[in-house]
Amino acid sequence: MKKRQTQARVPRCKKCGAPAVIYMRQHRLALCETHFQEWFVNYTQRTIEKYHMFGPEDRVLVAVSGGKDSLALWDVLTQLGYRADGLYIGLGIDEGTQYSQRSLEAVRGFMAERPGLRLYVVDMKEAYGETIPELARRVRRGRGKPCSVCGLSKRHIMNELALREGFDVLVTGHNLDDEAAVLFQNTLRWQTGYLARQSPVLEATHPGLVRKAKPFCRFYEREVAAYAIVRGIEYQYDECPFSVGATTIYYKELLNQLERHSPGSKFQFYTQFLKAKKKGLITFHEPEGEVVLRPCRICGQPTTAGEICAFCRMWVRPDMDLEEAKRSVPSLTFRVETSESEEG
Ligand code: Q46
Ligand code: ZN
Ligand code: ZN
Repeated sequence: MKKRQTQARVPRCKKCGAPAVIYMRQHRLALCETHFQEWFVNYTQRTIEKYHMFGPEDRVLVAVSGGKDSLALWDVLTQLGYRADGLYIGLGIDEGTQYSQRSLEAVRGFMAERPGLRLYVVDMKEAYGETIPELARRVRRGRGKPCSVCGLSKRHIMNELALREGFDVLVTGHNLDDEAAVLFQNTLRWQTGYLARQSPVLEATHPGLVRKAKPFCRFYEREVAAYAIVRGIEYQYDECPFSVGATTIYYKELLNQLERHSPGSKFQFYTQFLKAKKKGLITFHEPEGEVVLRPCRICGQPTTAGEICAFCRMWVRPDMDLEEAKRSVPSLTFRVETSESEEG
């Protein structure tokens, strides 16, 4: 009697009846290893099409950190036949864990098994003379944590490199858990500007901005992790040491509690928000009318922060004239590595 009950509970793949490796309640779908991989790749393509992210002719730049999300994304886009190159930014975060070095090793390990991939590498120390923690200490931004300097630098570098190298779109591995946590945070504070902009695809609203997309935004984190594992991707398991105590982690925990109590709620929360916005049932605006973007007088990237963007300001002193300021801001340098060779 007992035995029969146990057997009945083993989920079976909906396609072939083999033992399932995953059950996705929000889709009422259990799949075996083979069919889960197939489904995951097809569902990514459906998300790309649903939100008009990019087409087969577009050049795609994948921001890779060495973590499961970005490497799984690069893997899927390559399988789907997209022209997708990687961009890795060496932040120089060590803190006794060699976090950055091990992240780059994970990216290189991934590439070694996939010939023909191309990776742009920007090393903060080489390009700008300082690692992220050093830069954050010097400019004293972010109350002891380098995250604000890090986020600002990554956004700036990704945008500049994508435009300079002629990419049509920059993609990131943000998943549903990331997006739901950000949505939750923004809703709690009614951050109308952020709510207006939160979207799976961000159009280039200015010639100095690259289009951005998040093809994994409808996957739970556990689904991406399961995909990375069944594909044998050896990713960097550790989080950045500075992520400890981040508010988004706290919101993720809250949403996980909610999810345990009411499965599928994260998916509903995020996708219904997008649907309601699309239908015009809810609308959000920037608090003070339209945001005015002007090109930074040093790097040319659009900024709302006045004459000089927040990134360039990290190298500029108030007593400098424009010419001196221009000379003080280091310019972006990078190297290219390909799967066939150790160093590019
Ligand atoms: S912002 Fe902060 Fe992250 Fe940069 S310093 Fe680490 S935790 S990597 S997404
Ligand atoms: Zn199956
Ligand atoms: Zn600038």
